[in-house]
Amino acid sequence: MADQSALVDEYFESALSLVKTCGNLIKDHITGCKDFVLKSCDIDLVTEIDKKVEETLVGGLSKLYADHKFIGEEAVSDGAKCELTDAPTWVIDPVDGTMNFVHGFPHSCISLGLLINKEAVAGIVYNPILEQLFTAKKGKGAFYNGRQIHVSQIKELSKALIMTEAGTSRDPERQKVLFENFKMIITKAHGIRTLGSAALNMCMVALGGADLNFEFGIHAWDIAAGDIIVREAGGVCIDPAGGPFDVLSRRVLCASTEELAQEMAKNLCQFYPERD
Ligand code: LIP
Repeated sequence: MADQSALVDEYFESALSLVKTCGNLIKDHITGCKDFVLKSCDIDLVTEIDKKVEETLVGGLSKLYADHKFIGEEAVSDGAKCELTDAPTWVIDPVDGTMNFVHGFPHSCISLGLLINKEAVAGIVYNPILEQLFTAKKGKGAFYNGRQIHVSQIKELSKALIMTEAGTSRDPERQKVLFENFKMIITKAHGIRTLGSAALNMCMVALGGADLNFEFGIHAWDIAAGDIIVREAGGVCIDPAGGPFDVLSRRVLCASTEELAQEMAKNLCQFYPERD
């Protein structure tokens, strides 16, 4: 275990340096009009910056660690397989919150999770526009700009601030579930917040600023880093129906406490997207 911890420290530092470099790319292009291409529908966008950031991260890490594997949003979008093995695997969203980036709404981030033997061992979520850096390593706590952070102690839905997203899908079935859940939250919880980035939503839970985040339809690259950051901040990450979290299921629920997570799971109208 000590060997793995030292290795993870090295991998983390290499990744953090590359993330900071790529952060400048996002920061330098946040204002002004941006060209984009449509992916799965008219609200699922990708820009040249998304691609450039992913190429830089994958190129830099594979040069350092030839045996490491990658699951990158844009590579998968271009046809690469989304395959998680026991090898050290970097799960990358180069610009999480691409719609925000296109509009110049300053809540976009680079999300980078590292899994070894299919277990998250490190996570980095970096919003370079607002200089927000969330990090975690297995067993070593979660940090916001170098300060250790902890989830809230909220155990009841009636006292919780809930984060979720409308998502980038026009699927009528999924929208029906969305409206049902919005209605339930507005009726039962303290309030609802949406930042436009799953990774940043999860980090708000880790920070203790929100108490729960859930979403259906996201992908592994949106949530791999947020999962370990929330858990290292003392929170929980489960399947939205109450079972164990599965990074490839395209479903996530993270919360400050198990009690709140399970109460929400009982109240949610469920949606089951096709897996990654
Ligand atoms: C986004 C997620 C967000 C989700 C959007 C989109 P992207 O990631 O962070 O939570 O609601 O549909 O998937 O596409 O900006 O990397």
